[in-house]
Amino acid sequence: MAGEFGNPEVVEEEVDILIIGGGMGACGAAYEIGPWLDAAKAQGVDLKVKLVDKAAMDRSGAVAQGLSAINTYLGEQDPADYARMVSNDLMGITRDDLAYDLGRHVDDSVHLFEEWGLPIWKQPGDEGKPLVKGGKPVRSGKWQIMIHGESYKWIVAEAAKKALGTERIQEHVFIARLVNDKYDDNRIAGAVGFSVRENKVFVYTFKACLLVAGGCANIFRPRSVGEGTGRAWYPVWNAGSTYAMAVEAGAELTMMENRFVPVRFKDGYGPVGAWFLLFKAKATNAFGEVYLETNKALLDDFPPYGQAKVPASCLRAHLMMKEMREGRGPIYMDTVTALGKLAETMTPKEIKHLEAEAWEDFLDMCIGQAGVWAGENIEPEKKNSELIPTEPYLLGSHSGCCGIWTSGPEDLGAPTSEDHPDKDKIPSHLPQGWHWGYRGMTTVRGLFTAADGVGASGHKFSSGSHAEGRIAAKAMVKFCMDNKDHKPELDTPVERLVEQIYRPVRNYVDHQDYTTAIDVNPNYITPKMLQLRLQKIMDEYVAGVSTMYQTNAHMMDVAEQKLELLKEDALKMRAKDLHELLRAWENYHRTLTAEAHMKHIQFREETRYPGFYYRMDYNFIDEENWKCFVNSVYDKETKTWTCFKRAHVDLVDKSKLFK
Ligand code: SFD
Ligand code: AMP
Repeated sequence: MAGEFGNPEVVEEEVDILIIGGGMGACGAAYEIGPWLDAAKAQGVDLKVKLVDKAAMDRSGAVAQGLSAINTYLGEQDPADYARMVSNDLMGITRDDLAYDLGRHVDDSVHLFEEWGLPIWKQPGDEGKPLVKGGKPVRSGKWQIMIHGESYKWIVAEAAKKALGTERIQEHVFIARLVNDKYDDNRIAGAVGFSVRENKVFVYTFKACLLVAGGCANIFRPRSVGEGTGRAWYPVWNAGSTYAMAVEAGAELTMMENRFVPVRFKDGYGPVGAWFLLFKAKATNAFGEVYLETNKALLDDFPPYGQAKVPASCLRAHLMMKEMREGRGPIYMDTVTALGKLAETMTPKEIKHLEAEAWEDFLDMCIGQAGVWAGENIEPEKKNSELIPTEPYLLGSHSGCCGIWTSGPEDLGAPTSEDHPDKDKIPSHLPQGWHWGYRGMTTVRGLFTAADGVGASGHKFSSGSHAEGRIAAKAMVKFCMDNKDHKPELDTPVERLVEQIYRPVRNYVDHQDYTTAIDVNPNYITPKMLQLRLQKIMDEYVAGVSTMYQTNAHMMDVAEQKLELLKEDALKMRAKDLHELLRAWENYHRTLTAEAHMKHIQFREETRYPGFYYRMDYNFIDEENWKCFVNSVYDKETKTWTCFKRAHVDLVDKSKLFK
């Protein structure tokens, strides 16, 4: 029997492993974990696993709408080259151990997707021939392959559900916070969440947990407000839960200053990759000038990265922004010339097919953009479309690298302790601290992450996120086996946890009769109001679109004060129903994530990502002092952040990247 609103039923459950999230990382873990559980069972240990997703796995997470490309598939290529590309696009500061490890595993996930029914485009003559049988994919770029991917998430989720078993999966449960161990505050012991459908609070205890709740959208005021609220690029339901919950559990974060400002088709956020890479389209200013060529000299301002054979995503955006700042907008994707050129050697039937592909690119993954084209009478072969740099997003799996500091692979890492059993077998070329026992584990014992959660290694995309979830699943089982006698105990009494989780409901129930207008009440603030306030602060002071991505130390001082007050008021968020309870907690997570982002930008006294953000008081790249990771930890008792540097080392030679 479910409880009542304001007085929820409490369900306590003990498992060994909890997977939080049902996206690409979680589906990878759910698929992979079975055989390792069987192996554990064969040794007499029966591990219990549960997966909880706040939504329905078939359409949850970033791949909900589908995708039209798999952006990471290596094929014949060398994982070291992949690690090089990742480093280049993220301005030199990534973990080569993580990228290399991902690169050598990712293709297996793509092969599985195809086996499960995902249609992957093949080159003429190879139609119907699977990748594993030598079928040659249609590559949009060096690393990307094209798919008919409207049902991508459905296919991947189905396999995950089948492998794990639906009895081990609980949908529509939002995890709000993690709980540390009573006897070890650097160990994880549980998680608390609530049903978004029934008046129930769930309290899980476990030995290990995979926190894969995606990245973070909607902390900056979006370009589309009232008239288009809800439109965004990364999914609005990625609310920073991964980062915020890890932070409160004491995990070390890395590179939270990094953000992604994608260049997208204006108003619909349609993807540009296929246009640039597959259709070979060029972007121009209002006068038809190709700014990547006319502004090329600006790249010299950012050595050595400006000299890369392929300039990083942020530098490409930087060249575009000069045009916008100096009044030569709008910026266009020249679809007319691109399609015209491709059509020169085609039959009318082939041209129709090409145009259909252009539409499918949007229909597969961003239907809203197809809506903009239809609504504005845009035929891409006849009329060019506007491009725009969007509001910033925080993520660790796409073209960004913020996230949690995680343990790297054992065979690429140096043992961190003298008594490590494999000390002599492992090449010790990695800096101390990049590997501490279990791949994918954070600095908190038992707390693992993958995909958007793992920092300092972007460009994993959907396939890499799945692969990384699989890697973490294996490591979690090992961790549980090594700790099989450990009995987790929560550091906070269950009643206290329930009180915290349902505080927004109490705020509402206790004060609702004070006023007649439900949204106007001195005792509470609606989640929506709080979110708008957060977005305004971040936009105006922390380098959002309204300042053309510019900030400085003074602006961030103001942001800091305002965020402090916002955090106080966040405790007064109301929830008039379960949907608002979800919104309240999402905003709580967003606020903490936004604060981490701001603190890191404040700490890094340079502009590492021109085009993504500018610290106008340090508007240059400072290789000598800042070619390092910026990491941080948060003390949830004192509510203070400590940011610090960690040394960066290139494990893969990067000289090949430059002209
Ligand atoms: O065009 C809780 N991505 C692309 N990847 C590609 O391979 N090709 C592309 O074409 C890609 N492009 C793209 C992409 C994403 C989006 C939104 C667009 C376009 C418009 C990137 C991938 O999708 C991305 O890398 C992975 O999906 C990341 O995986 P993961 O597991 O880190 O996140 P998720 O899939 O969003 O899943 C998150 C899950 O967590 C749940 N959740 N559950 C319980 N409690 C909480 N508190 C929770 N908070 C969240 C969610 O419901 C979800 O299940 S393109 O731009 O290049
Ligand atoms: P997008 O649609 O912008 O997310 O891009 C999809 C993929 O193509 C990602 O791997 C991008 O890094 C890559 N990409 C997009 N545009 C370019 C470009 N102009 N040059 C090189 N790579 C690009």
